[in-house]
Amino acid sequence: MALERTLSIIKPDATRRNLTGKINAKFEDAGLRIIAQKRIHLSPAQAGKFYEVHKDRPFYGELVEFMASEPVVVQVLEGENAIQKNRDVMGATNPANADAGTIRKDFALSVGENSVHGSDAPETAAEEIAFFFSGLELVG
Ligand code: DAT
Ligand code: MG
Repeated sequence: MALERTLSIIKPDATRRNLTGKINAKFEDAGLRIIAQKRIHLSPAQAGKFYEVHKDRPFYGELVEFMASEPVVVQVLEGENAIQKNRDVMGATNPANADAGTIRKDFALSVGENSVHGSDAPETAAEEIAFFFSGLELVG
């Protein structure tokens, strides 16, 4: 096991419904420490750049529009095996397939409006953290 950092985003469907605290409680209960956090409103260009890896997928336009529709909370989570642990706490992409007690099972509205983003590998975590935060903002 290794101490890792991962990038998390609380998406517009969740900030709109005032779920930031309930979602953060699930992270903290799982042993993930929030070492950086800020509320921002992404422009369509910023959301498009962040999700560029999905640019050829049929849902890309809808995804970018959604992510830029209202504020999000971007955060860095730190802990043992933080990348996989966060994915476990998030649950499956489609809430219909998510396990009981996961964020997406409890809060997601649909496969698109699914409340949270989490990095999927060490390389993407490093890139995604650098997309939103400077080193000075990470207070571990
Ligand atoms: P995850 O967010 O679980 O890493 P992903 O990387 O495959 O999932 O997709 C990124 C986001 O794109 C996902 O959180 C919601 C949206 N998305 C994925 N599949 C979709 C689909 N079939 N229809 C609509 N939106 C989708
Ligand atoms: Mg993904």
